[in-house]
Amino acid sequence: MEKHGEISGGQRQGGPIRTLIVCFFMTVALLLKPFKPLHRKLPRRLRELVRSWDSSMLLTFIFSFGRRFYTDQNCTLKDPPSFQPLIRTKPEWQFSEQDIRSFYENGFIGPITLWTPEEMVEIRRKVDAALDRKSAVYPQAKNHHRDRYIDVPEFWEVIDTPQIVERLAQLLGPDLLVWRSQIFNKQPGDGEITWHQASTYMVEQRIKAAIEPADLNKLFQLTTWIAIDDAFPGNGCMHFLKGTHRRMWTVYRAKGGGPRLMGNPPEIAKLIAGEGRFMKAQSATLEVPITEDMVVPMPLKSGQCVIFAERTIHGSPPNTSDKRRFGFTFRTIRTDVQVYREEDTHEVTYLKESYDLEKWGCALLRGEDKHHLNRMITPPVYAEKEVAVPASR
Ligand SMILES: O=C(O)CCC(=O)C(=O)O
Ligand SMILES: [Fe+2]
Repeated sequence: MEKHGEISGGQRQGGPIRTLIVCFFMTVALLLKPFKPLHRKLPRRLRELVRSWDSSMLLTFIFSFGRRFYTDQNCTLKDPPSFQPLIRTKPEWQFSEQDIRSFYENGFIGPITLWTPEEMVEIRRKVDAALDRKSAVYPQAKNHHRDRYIDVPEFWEVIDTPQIVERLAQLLGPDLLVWRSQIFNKQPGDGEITWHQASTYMVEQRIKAAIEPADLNKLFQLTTWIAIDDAFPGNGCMHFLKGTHRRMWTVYRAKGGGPRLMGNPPEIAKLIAGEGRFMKAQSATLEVPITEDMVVPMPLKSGQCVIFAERTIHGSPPNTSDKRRFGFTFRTIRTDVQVYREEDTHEVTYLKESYDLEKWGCALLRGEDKHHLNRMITPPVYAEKEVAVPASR
């Protein structure tokens, strides 16, 4: 299973000399911040640092000499002026004002039933058959589970269903793009995905955000996590720390490394399947005070989903059962969000992988793209349908 949202290690590699150099550049970036007209002329990495890192992120890093840092862009999520759904839809898909309010309180909403167990038999057969197909999006990559909405119609078909899309639109607005998908196929014996949060995926390149919204402090992105198999605590279902989505929490890297709990008292660890292994992130601690009432396991039946803001701290314990836990997630943004600005390849430092973006693009999921900020792809279709296109076109 692909590593995801990795927060460990990384930010402070290579000993004190390297940290000193990084702190020097951070200080330069901090001093340059007020001089906007100069920014265009800076070397690329420094320019992106000035742009993506706000003063509190830079100061936190500098004053802790790289021990404390933000893995992603800081923000303060504001409530919308009203909790009314942003579109009206069929009664069976319509969220109430109370649903939306609870989403803003917790950072997630679910379980939501999309398909019946009978319908899932066929859907699971189709996506299972597509699982090991070689990626046409990133043929060179080690892992073929990223962004298969671009080349596998079976996955696009799962995404492009009104019972999901109409719900996303009630929270994000009518015009929507998909920019990322991921298969999380957790086999028996596979490990945990430690607590993490993200906002603009700055963690992937460390310096530059992967996605740039019009306003960081508003809701601009949602992740939909779809259970292809039943997901339960024993096979590592998703867990959330409710209410943690309004800001980014700092990460602290202890001197000398070594495993640490991610800010969780052992009595909390016991609540979660995996008996605390779930909490470990090598030497890094996500500095969030956790109380028992914050931990929300999200068991899902096959065919159900949960929709969440990636800023809500989430993770999943190891699969200690004999049942596979196949989850498929995709990330939806408003059309005023720019993805991979000025990038031809996208580096993900914690995966030690660079993705050639030649075949990558956003797919229009709903409405209209009035902003034209992103490279677009036409969603994949089945071969038979391609043949059926009339010759006159
Ligand atoms: O599938 C999991 O356990 C983790 C998924 C996740 O972190 C995500 O979709 O952002
Ligand atoms: Fe995640």
